[in-house]
Amino acid sequence: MRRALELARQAWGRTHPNPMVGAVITEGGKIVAEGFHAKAGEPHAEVMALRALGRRPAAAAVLHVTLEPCCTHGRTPPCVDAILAAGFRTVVVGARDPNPAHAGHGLELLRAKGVAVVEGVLGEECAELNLIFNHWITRGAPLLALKVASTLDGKLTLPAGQGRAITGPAAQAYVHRLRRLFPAIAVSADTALADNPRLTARGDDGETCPVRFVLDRRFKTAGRTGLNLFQDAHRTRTIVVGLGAAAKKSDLAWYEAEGVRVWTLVGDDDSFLQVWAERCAQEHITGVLVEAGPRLASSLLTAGSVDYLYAFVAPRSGDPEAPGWQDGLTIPAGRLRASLVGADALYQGFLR
Ligand code: AOF
Ligand code: ZN
Repeated sequence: MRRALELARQAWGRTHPNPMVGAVITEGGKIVAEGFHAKAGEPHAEVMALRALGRRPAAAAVLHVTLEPCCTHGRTPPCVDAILAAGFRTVVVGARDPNPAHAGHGLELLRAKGVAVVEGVLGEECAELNLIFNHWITRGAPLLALKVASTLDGKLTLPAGQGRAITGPAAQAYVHRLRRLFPAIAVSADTALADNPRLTARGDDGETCPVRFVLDRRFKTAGRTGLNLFQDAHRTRTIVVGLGAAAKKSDLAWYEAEGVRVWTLVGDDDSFLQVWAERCAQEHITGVLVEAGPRLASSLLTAGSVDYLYAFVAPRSGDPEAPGWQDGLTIPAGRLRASLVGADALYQGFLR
């Protein structure tokens, strides 16, 4: 199962709206074939492993898969059928598939045919791998994750002269992994203007670009030619989100000429974030990582819109004049998990 998880992660961030899934076939305790789900519309992990095997599995072969095998026709046929046709007598499963169409039915069908099903092996890890999919498939709404890189005194900027990077290289690399995981990233217009971020995922495996939202109610970024989000090679993946009532024709024409997309929302200042999330759902964007400054973080938290929090905390103090980001933050005991990422702490988990 550990190997199957590694295989699943080879498609890190590339399977939306589907989950990442890995599968391993063993015979006599030895791995004889491997597979993973590469992309929505392509075969599932189990089918990829069977194809890699290229023959009928031995009578005592065992299939290990990180997610409950599917039992419905989606873009591809049910894996349960392929598993039964291949003659497996034992299947080891990581997590149940929360997709209401599956949710244990796949396991029941296998058991009804006399297959021994072992479930929950590395179950938590297998479930957590697909936190975006799990949320999307059960709620039909994007997982809204807030990421902050904070000082210990709750500031998102350092004192003058200390540079801009609050967290160390390991935490920064982790954020790039998150940018690769999430189908979309969001920043406020203020952050876009102040930091001129690229918001691409950069790592050893090159550069990828998620959908990049600029939350800009009144389109104050219009005409700002110097912004990376508007001029780099990925600019067609930038979406400026504002209020229809505040949209001037000349501004919309400017974005269009730059090749940048615009969403003009029907709403007001109070409903803006909610209407944006609804539009994301309509567009099948399954998760958004919000890289927030203090104001956006506080307004999302106060509105109760944050599903998941990634709070990196550096062991240093920040700009005493800077506002805090935690207004509206409510964390029941036991919700968040702490880990060390380099010299920084990471608190993460569901807020609601
Ligand atoms: C699996 N193995 O590798 C994946 C599964 O449209 P389809 O046919 O790709 O089906 C998508 C659904 O199948 C998805 O919502 C999830 O429940 C499951 N994904 N299941 O057994 C896989 N990718
Ligand atoms: Zn399947």
